[in-house]
Amino acid sequence: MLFGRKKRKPISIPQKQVTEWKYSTCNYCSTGCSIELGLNDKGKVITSRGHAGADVNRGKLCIKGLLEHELFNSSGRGTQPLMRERFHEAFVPASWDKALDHTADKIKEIQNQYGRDSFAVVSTGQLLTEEFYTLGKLVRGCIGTNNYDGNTTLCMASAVSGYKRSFGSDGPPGCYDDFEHTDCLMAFGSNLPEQHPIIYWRLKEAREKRSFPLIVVDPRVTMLAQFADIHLPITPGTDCVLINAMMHVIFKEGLEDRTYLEAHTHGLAELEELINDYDPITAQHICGIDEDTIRHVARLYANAGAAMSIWTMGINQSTHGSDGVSNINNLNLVTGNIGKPGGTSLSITGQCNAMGTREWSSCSGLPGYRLLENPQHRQEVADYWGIDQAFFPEKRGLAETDIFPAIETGQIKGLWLVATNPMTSMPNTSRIRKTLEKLEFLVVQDSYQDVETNQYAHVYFPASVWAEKEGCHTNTERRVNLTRNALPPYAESKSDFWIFNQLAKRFENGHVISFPETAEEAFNEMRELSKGDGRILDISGMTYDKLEEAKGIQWPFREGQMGLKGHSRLYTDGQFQTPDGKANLICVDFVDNNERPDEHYPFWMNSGRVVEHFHTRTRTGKIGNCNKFSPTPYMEMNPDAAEALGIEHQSYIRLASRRGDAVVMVQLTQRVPRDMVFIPFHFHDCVNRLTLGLLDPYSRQPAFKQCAVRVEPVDQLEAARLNAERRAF
Ligand SMILES: Nc1nc2c(c(=O)[nH]1)N[C@H]1C(S)=C(S)[C@@H](COP(=O)(O)OP(=O)(O)OC[C@H]3O[C@@H](n4cnc5c(=O)[nH]c(N)nc54)[C@H](O)[C@@H]3O)O[C@H]1N2
Ligand SMILES: Nc1nc2c(c(=O)[nH]1)N[C@H]1C(S)=C(S)[C@@H](COP(=O)(O)OP(=O)(O)OC[C@H]3O[C@@H](n4cnc5c(=O)[nH]c(N)nc54)[C@H](O)[C@@H]3O)O[C@H]1N2
Ligand code: SF4
Ligand SMILES: [Mo]
Repeated sequence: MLFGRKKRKPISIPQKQVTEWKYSTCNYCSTGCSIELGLNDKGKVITSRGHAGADVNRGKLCIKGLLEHELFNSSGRGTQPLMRERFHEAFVPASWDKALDHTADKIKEIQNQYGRDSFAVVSTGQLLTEEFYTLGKLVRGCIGTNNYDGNTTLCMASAVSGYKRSFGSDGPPGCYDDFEHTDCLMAFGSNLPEQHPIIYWRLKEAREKRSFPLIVVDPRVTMLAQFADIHLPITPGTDCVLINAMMHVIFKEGLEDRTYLEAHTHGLAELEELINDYDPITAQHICGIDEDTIRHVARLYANAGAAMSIWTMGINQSTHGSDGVSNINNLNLVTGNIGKPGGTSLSITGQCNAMGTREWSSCSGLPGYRLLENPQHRQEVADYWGIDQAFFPEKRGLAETDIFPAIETGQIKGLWLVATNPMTSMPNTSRIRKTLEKLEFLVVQDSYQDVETNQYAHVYFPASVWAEKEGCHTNTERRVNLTRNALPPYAESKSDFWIFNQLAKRFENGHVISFPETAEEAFNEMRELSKGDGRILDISGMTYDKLEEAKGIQWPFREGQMGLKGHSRLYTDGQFQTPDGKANLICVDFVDNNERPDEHYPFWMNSGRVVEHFHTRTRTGKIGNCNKFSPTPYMEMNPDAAEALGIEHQSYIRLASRRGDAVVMVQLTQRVPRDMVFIPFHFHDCVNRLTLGLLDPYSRQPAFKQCAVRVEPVDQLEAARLNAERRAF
């Protein structure tokens, strides 16, 4: 007899009345899962499912992807353009024509008065690639400001910079299939099960078929660390020292791949000399990993038939971000692990289309990985767009993290924010608030009207979300995948593509450069621009239909190439994108420049993410089943540290840094060491009130994960009230 269920009816899930499935790619993380959106007979999207035939996710989706269709009608969506003279006045609804005319006029007025670069544009990694390409045309070709960047400076800039320094070009050389071939995997500052659940699933599948060591380098015992064979709880910001010490052991014991190094790299003698100083005995006192473990891991990595490294924000978001990436590349060059199955240096990308913006948005250069600094590249693009090449600057302008200080000093007077929310995502948000208040003109283009940054805007453009539009994403493994337009824009919102096109018409060059009417035509322009001898970023063989049929194709995929499979790996022939084809070994010396805990601020403050939320919660904060599991700003704290301070589990505390303070709930856990607290960064007026965000000298990326804080008591009732207000978001 079934206990307690005698009279119950069996559970049945009602069949959803889907009449059509539309093909799409997930618009949250960079894994690049293929999603099918189910529409009913009224054209309403009522469900989503993973596409079983897609190589990336093979039918699987994580919680965010499964609920992504709920976005279309979620609260807070922007319904119509809004305008006002001053930011503390009430917004007034406006027609699209009026809002666009006014914006174009203000941009021109500011540029005429203060110079072309006094108007800045900051975009994102979350638009479709055709939109990025069009925005690049508009900003580089029509508006003509050089202070144009994206939130990728908070995210992938160090990976880009590190790849360029090592290999002469951006572009992750590996793929998910490498998990199937590797004999040793080292993960630096990357928590796959929460942040890239489906990449993690691919890794887990591979390890279930064939055992190989997984080494996780992270100061926290993350979910990935819990599944690791070896966890290295590194002292924050010191990964470079660990890698140097590993290379020290490798060279001392003759485990390096000298044949590969001599044939394919520059700078071997200099590197050997530098790492001579990084013996594990000295290194252990800096990086916190004991000398025997360093030796053990170095031997394991170098002796593996094929070894690979992956990393994410634990490396990129550091004052040594670019160096950290180059040093991981060094380790893989030294052991001959680039471009071979299971042997690679694979940066795990963040946002769904952070790759697309790197490739095509012209933020830090020109389309197709072209450089502003290269006269031939400027000429090629100017010719293709039909403008004078003198219109382009000869080197890139300010990065996002330098744009805000330039507003502070009055160098920049106007700003256009496209799909990014710096009031919550930038370090030291009190400073950001003051800079936004100082602007003569701020335009916010976002799908959500209640995005915090909009409090300071003069014009608000309501944008459509993801499958209300059509176009491509590129994922972590260079796979270009398609989103079909599943439904019309919400209310009077418009696609970012349409908004860019309309604004272009209001600038002189907008009548010279052609701006295609459809995303597919823009894609065809990108294909043309990607053709060329030796260009690795070649998508000329792709079409929308082929992308849908293949469920995504990896670049390079050249015109005339047969079949539907692109290239899984780059640099398989040991030829890099440098003038003589050799990779650069980069000498990385450790500089101890972080704000460290001291007697006044005794804890490291680390920050990151949880699985249910995406970034500043403008989207997942509105989705019941995402928000429900993680509704409260909380802080992981070690129970021993809490006991010493008399702090209880689930009580509220006030955290203070030299920049500001924040109230959070305490979650006691051994995940963090005694001298560290960890806070998910998703909540407004929370972790980024405290962060310092020292910048990496090459990538200008902030060290979000390293600063010092102290813990103070707070009135519990007052804190609970504050929390309840936040939850009502
Ligand atoms: N659910 C969810 N998934 C996401 C996102 C999201 O918001 N929510 N965002 C996407 C984006 S844009 C990004 S960039 C990725 C980020 O993906 P991840 O980088 O995997 O996520 P984080 O939690 O930011 O940071 C990862 C780890 O870095 C560790 N870390 C801190 N300091 C150091 C250090 O000095 N050295 C090392 N080795 N590790 C350190 C932290 O303890 C943390 O566990 O996630 C993507 N996926
Ligand atoms: N302390 C701390 N801070 C961090 C990090 C950390 O680890 N710790 N991580 C950093 C990283 S890696 C990142 S990537 C950044 C992310 O920081 P942000 O980019 O500022 O955060 P998002 O919430 O993703 O902002 C994207 C905005 O785009 C809007 N949007 C979504 N789709 C569309 C669309 O199709 N069109 C338009 N126009 N708008 C759209 C969303 O509503 C949202 O407001 O945060 C950074 N900040
Ligand atoms: S793993 Fe990333 S791409 Fe896949 S469903 Fe989840 S959020 Fe979307
Ligand atoms: Mo990111």
